[in-house]
Amino acid sequence: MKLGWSDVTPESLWLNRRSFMAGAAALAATPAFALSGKPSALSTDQKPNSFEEITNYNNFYEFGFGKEDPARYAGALTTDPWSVEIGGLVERPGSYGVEDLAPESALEERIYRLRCVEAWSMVIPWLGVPLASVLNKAGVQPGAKFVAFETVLRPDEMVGQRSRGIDWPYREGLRIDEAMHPLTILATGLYDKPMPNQNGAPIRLVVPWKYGFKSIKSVVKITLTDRPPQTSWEMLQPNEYGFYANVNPEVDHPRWSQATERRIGAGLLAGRQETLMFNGYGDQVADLYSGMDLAKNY
Ligand SMILES: Nc1nc2c(c(=O)[nH]1)N[C@H]1C(S)=C(S)[C@@H](COP(=O)(O)O)O[C@H]1N2
Ligand SMILES: [Mo]
Repeated sequence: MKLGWSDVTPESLWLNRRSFMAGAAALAATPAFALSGKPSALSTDQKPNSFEEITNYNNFYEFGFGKEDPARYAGALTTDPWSVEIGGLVERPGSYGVEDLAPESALEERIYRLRCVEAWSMVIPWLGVPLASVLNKAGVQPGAKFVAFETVLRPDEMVGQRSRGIDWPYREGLRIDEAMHPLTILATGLYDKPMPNQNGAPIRLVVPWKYGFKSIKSVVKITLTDRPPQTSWEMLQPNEYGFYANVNPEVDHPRWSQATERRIGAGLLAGRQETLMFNGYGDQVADLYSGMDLAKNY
């Protein structure tokens, strides 16, 4: 089927998306309708990376290990309809639609630094809602101490899930106070567009003071628990990737330094920049870890 631009109105996109799947890769790369988010005092005033950089240099191992694999293959993921199963220690367990969890009218713009554990970084203008608002919809029971997240398991659409290495689905977790922190969001878009597939459509976690791997993409399951959940990278390499994974220039990865980082798009002459404790969000989050040995709890 061939599409003209006039076919790609918001309504026709919405109504016919299922029948457009052949063209899904193209649509995912250039979402056709604009969203807007309320500006937030929690945004950085640093210059965001370009849409091209943000959508062509990704980690999303469900689509391969190369940085360009997600841009190439993530168009195959069907993201509509989509629902998120919220369960465990909540008052109202059940299946929630993305539109219920992150209604367009509630979207905020959050321009955050993203620091990958591999020592590169970007600045990304997300659109999303506080995770706390989502958890409050489900009603957090007093016994809940942790939140576990799972990415969709769909090997027919996610080429990387057909190979071993990671015990799919990708899993992540937060302590409840980290999950309820105002900086922690579930994002459904970036640059005023619906979330591109390669960035974790239709809904992904963003925790800006932690290494990027905590910010799990394409979430289908959120479970409140009373014990620490298993997380994919800890399961894989517990001596290299811990549960907390707070950005920390003083605690090196066993195989490289975490003291500096390379800002994507800065150019070869720009040089590396210093990595900041908690990725520069220490004023807001350091209290969460007072009294903890962050070299032990990495
Ligand atoms: N499901 C899933 N989520 C994931 C990953 C992944 O491989 N699978 N990679 C993580 C890593 S290592 C990083 S750095 C960020 C990258 O997010 P971005 O591609 O939107 O910049 O996503 C994180 N979330
Ligand atoms: Mo990462």
